Amino acid sequence: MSALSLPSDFKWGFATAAYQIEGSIDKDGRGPSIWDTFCERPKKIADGSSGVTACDSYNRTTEDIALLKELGSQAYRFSLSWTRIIPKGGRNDPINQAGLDHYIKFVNDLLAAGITPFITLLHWDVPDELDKRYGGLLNREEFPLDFAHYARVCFQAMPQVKNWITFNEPWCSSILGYSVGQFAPGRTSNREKSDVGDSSTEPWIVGHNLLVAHGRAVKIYREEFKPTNGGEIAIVLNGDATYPWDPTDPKDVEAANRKIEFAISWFADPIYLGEYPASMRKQLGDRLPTFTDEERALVHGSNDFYGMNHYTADFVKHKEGEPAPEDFLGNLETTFYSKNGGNIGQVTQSPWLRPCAPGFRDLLVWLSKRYGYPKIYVTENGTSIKGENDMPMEQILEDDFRLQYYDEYVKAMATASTLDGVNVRGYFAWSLMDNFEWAEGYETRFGVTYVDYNNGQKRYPKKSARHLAPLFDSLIKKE
Ligand code: GBH
Repeated sequence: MSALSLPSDFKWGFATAAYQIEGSIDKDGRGPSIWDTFCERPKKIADGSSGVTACDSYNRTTEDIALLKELGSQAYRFSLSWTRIIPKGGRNDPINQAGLDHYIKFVNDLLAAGITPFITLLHWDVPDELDKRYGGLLNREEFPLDFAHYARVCFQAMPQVKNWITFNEPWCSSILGYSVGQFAPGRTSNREKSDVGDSSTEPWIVGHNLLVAHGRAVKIYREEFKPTNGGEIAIVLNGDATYPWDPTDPKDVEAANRKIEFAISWFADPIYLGEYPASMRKQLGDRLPTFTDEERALVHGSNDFYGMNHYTADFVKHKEGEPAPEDFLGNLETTFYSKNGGNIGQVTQSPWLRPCAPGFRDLLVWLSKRYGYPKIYVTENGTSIKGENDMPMEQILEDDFRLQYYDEYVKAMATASTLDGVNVRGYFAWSLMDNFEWAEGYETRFGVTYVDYNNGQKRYPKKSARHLAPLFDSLIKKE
């Protein structure tokens, strides 16, 4: 095997998100987000928990930075809580200087520790007031303008930050928030889960509005800040690798491709190619909004890099007949086993996640070919472990399963870089520490660091935490 390597300027680190780690939901004037209110609703979160305390990271920035340093993290991807900065969220609402100052100090402390900040502006915690005021993400005019204003406030306050991400995983905000109803604000056609929502139309509207809002923020950054600050901005997209259930059936081959189009190209095609994928238009008709000329101009060409969140792979089997109105996968089903008895990977604590490192390489190649070999930052990658939460702490700290996951995935990425011409330049492991895993609550752990929620959120690095620094050191080319 030829020697694997990563480019000499490659940066790696860990990732988190505000609502999952910060806690202190009322401190220093923070306003509520849709996740605060969603968690208060009965039966929405598996263990009935919320982000009220989480990892207490709002009060432990010094400790978290020390942890990052100890683990060798060169960069740190985290998100801002919009409602700490603008508690009501809107462009005519007051700015909360205390919230802004918290993040300015955090960024300066990171830089002083030699850690490059990568800031996500919105990782799902939309201001609750905007949801109530005009329907939040459903509003095609107001939401993009309010988001753009919030983005400008952040760009202005933190010119020392050179790496910006508009949205984390718009697929999740749209599909899980407005079709399945599993995430805030929990809208769906399923009346057992929600009194309101229309799964056949709302997710496609929300996805469109997120693209336009992203485009507006990017335009502001490029026109008002980039010329003086330098820096880059992009959106982060999630998506699994796919393999046909029956590789000899052209319909399964096509469906495997279509699954990626419905997950990733939904957003990446408008950004890189200027239009939604034909497969989506064909299935959704005018339920998928049409770009106005102004919107298209905002969205097309709006990524300075490709932000890639990636965890797993699926086998894909095509479906016959007309898709249901609430279908969001592309008229197909996903399976863990193939027709020939292939198994995608071992079980984890997350029903959707089975490790399959070769899929990482394959998806990196797929994306690179379709979008012209863009610069890629892997903004999330990681795994849970079956039963981890029920293990004694000594066993949790020996997380060989996670260590092996990272080892295989990072090497698959290095293979794509070395052999396939993929332009990958950064990597973030999800996550720096165990945290609030959304609808799964605290029962599912994704951290390389154990957080003891029963004893003052004390942090204990697991074995996997210490694997990444030497691994990357062996792969990144020396100048
Ligand atoms: C990331 O999303 C999130 O960005 C991060 O906040 C989170 O903690 C991390 O994953 C771990 O979950 O329920 O079958 O419909 C990962 C991508 C895409 C994974 C949607 C879960 C739901 C599949 N996510 N998927 S299903």
